Amino acid sequence: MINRLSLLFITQLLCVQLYAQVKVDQLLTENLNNPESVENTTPRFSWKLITTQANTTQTAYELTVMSGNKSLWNSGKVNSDQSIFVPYGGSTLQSGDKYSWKVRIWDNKQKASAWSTPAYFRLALTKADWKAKWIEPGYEEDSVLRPSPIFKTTFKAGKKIASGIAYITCHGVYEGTINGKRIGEAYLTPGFTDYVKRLQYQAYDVTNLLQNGDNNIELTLGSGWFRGIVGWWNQNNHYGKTLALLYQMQVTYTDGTKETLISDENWQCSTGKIAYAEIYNGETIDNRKSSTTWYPVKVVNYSMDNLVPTTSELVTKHETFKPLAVITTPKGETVIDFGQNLSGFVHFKASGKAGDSIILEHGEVLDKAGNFYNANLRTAAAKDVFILNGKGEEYFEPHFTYHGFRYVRVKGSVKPEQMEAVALYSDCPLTGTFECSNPMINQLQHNILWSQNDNFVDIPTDCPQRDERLGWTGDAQTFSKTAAFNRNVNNFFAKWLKDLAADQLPNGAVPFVVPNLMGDAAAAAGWADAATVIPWTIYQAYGDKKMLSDQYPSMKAWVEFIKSRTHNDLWDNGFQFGDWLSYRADGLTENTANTDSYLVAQCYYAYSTQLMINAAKTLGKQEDVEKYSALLKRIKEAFFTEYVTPKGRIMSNTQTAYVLALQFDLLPENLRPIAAKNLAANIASYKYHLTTGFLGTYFLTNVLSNHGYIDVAYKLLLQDTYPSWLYPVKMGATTIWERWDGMRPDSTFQTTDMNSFNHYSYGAIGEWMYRVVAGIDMDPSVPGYKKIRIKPQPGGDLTYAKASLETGYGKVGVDWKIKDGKFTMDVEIPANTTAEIFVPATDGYEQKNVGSGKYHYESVGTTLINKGLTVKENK
Ligand code: RAM
Repeated sequence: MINRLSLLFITQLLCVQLYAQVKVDQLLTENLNNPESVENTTPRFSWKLITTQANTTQTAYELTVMSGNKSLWNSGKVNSDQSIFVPYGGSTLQSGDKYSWKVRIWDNKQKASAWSTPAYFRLALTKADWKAKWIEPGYEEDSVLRPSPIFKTTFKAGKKIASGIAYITCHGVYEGTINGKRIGEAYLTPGFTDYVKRLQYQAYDVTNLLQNGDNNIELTLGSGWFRGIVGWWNQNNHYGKTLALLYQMQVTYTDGTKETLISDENWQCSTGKIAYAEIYNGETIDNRKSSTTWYPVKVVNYSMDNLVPTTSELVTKHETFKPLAVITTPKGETVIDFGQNLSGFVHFKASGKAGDSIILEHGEVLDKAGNFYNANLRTAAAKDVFILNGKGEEYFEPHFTYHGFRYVRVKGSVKPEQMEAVALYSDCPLTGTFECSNPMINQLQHNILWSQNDNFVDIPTDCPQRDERLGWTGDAQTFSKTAAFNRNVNNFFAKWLKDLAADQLPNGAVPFVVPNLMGDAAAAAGWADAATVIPWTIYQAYGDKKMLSDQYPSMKAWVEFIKSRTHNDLWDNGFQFGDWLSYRADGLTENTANTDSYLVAQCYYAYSTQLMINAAKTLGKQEDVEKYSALLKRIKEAFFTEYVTPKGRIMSNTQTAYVLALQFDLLPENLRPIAAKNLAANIASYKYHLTTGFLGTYFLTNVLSNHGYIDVAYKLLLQDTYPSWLYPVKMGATTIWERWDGMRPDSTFQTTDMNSFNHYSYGAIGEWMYRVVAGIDMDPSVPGYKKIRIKPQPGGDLTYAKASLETGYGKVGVDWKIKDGKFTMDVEIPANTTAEIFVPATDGYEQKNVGSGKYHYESVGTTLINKGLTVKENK
């Protein structure tokens, strides 16, 4: 589109501002706002410079950490522009203690800011700090329904309470109350990890829940991932058979004395209203039941060695949805359409007779006839049953389950109009927005974001609805960069990468799913590479070097594993998923990739080795840089010999083969244009449809835009017949589908077996939309958007695109428009960064190097003036 503008006159307008003092704000400790359980004993501090003043950078900072009123550490004035991940440098901090810190900065006009308002953090417990005992129900459990146990105790606060902190974890999932008030806002805690190796606990400030005198403490447990059914092979008790609680609460009185309450033999247990709860199958709540008989608890001596603090955002409630429609289906059933495929549950109020029940079943789509459909959930019943006690209005919401759904089949006497769906997902802050002139692309962006929301439930799951919901490594790696645009996923992935490293097999192989519930099933290309791809992606997006260095041994072990499987530097054996679920021209089963899976494996071997080199360079491991550089050269040669003809045709001759070879730089320079041309020709031969699967799709448009085929990339992006990104949008999708044709044009389903309508993998196009369509990119040599690159590549029939990204330094924004032959662009660059802005011009781009501020550009005129454009710049 832009080259149709026969213009060229670029104006750069910098909004002029009077000098305003810089404010330091948004203080984070280890990426979190006032965290209660910081694992890193030398916590890292980050802040943002808030100013309307253009061209602002930080030249120095002073940071002080306090314990109460006492200063523990003052950094002094440090001449540095570092404003993210500044490590604590004082004397040893005490586990369980709360600290405050504040910072002030000097800007590049040598003006000091005021001190920030203080932020807080509390250090996590050490193993030795745990005094609590594991307790299990002392009664005999109904071994079929396994109703939720309740544990209770009372705590007598003899003096005036200053503060209270509760540390909680369990075997299972828990919810708790103190004096009837909920402890925290999180769901499905302690989250999903391999509990044997890493069991997360949460720390809650419970000061406001406590009262002088008697305090009633109650915790209810569900089977969760610990002993519930997880995996399509329908197995439960993966980590144990019995639910157990660990609770420790420290109360500090106003006179400075402290008292600790622990779970021990003094607690009691019973069962209550939650008669049944399984993540896949749903929950049964019987409000007629109450805990009348209380039993002693059993104290059990489990090791505390696996306890780790929560360091990532917890799963919390988010958006709520009122029914879009209440449908009576052709079968005569009542079905609510909530308008959005989400993960979470339905909550509502109802009244009726004791014993009346309300049954909710969840599904993602209606079938061709318009009836309720849930066969694609396979064995997951996703059914919540609520039984009334008849005592007035009763409120229901499930506790220990979640469902992936848009439609709910309702049975029982309840007013469906009054029901509400609640989205439940990890509370990673929203960082990205994207919008353009094509409403279908906007719906695609919406669908990508929602598949991310729905599948980021403490771990990155493949899907939220069927009997699976596992941490599939391939899906996560391919989507990780898009995820990092939409939300801040630094801590989310840092946590999951620890899970991954913990589950890596002794030989370095990375399991298919993390937490690993699939035994030795491991080491597939594009899946196991999550070990290298995600650390590097997250490091680039956020500049978190500690995470990269923590993961380095895991990255290395993975690359070394591949190396151990190769013959003459070719990875040519073992099970591979290949380019999973790619389109097959012959219309046969789509479960088999049509790109040679060892070709794919060799490409990923090269990619992971390249990422090792990048990481080694970043961490100053020169020996490894050399070792892996030499290896990479051999990997590329082996690829070339085995898979490429001298004239640049690549074996399989598929889109994915060309895409991976070009993306991972596996071809000699002279063959790159030829391969790109072959790729473009291949796409044209499919009438501008993609044929890629999980691995090829992510890089498809990127390779095209990098190699001079931006027009082809836009044709693919804007394509709306199968297979394409917009085909599901046209079919009414509100999330990304697992298959390009999950639902066929005639509204029949491709299959029932493996047909999720909420799978983010194909949503990996999202990062290209932010980075290339809108133009928010970075100089890759400086991580975390310290050096921003703005380079939109307008195309197709788009007349505008605007996007923003909240980086560690603040908001980056781009807003471009094409109107009446004129290109305009507004750009926002946050303080303490610099940017290279590339303004589209008739003959390429005009580059501007700028500091922070708001800029306006216009490319106007009817004739090409010359390359040396007249630039107007107001300061
Ligand atoms: C399916 C999962 C996942 C994929 C694997 C290979 O079962 O849904 O998306 O990574 O297969």
